[in-house]
Amino acid sequence: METPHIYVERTLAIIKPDALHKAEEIEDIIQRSGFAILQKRRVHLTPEQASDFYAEHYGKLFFPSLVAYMSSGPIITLMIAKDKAISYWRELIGPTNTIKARQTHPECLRAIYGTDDQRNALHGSDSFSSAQREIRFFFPDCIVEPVATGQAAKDY
Ligand code: RTP
Ligand code: MG
Repeated sequence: METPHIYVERTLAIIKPDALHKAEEIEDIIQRSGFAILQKRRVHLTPEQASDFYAEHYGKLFFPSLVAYMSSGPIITLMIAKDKAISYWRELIGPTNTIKARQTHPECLRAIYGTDDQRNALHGSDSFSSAQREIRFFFPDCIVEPVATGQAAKDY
């Protein structure tokens, strides 16, 4: 008899440069929230790599400062897994803007660890296709099965 495969949804989390000094604490929260950390890498992106990662925002007003921020220091990239990982991780990190997050979702991780309206401590893939692309970007040797268990990520 063939061994059955159990697929668990995976997503990409990034601890951004402004939160790197809190990485251990954040990884602890990730695990206590029920995620398994399957892969982890510490990298310092070049501006070219940061532009490539955030290519969907090319041309927007904030793009140059986003690239400068994401290449300003080391980051930690994590492939994490859990049922409905994509939407659950987005919910846990909260709204994009740290300042607004502190007003509306004070318990979310960006409200706690973020710095300002751009430096928001954490990244999370926003859809299954983004998760596939972003996991491949940092972990090219990992096979990402085309199975999603959750719904679309929450939009704030
Ligand atoms: P992320 O991709 O990093 O998880 O963030 P997100 O989906 O919540 O937000 P997104 O719209 O994808 O923006 C990517 C990152 O760009 C910076 N940003 N700055 N100043 C601004 O108006 C602005 N808007 C976005 C943030 O660092 C955001 O996480
Ligand atoms: Mg995004």
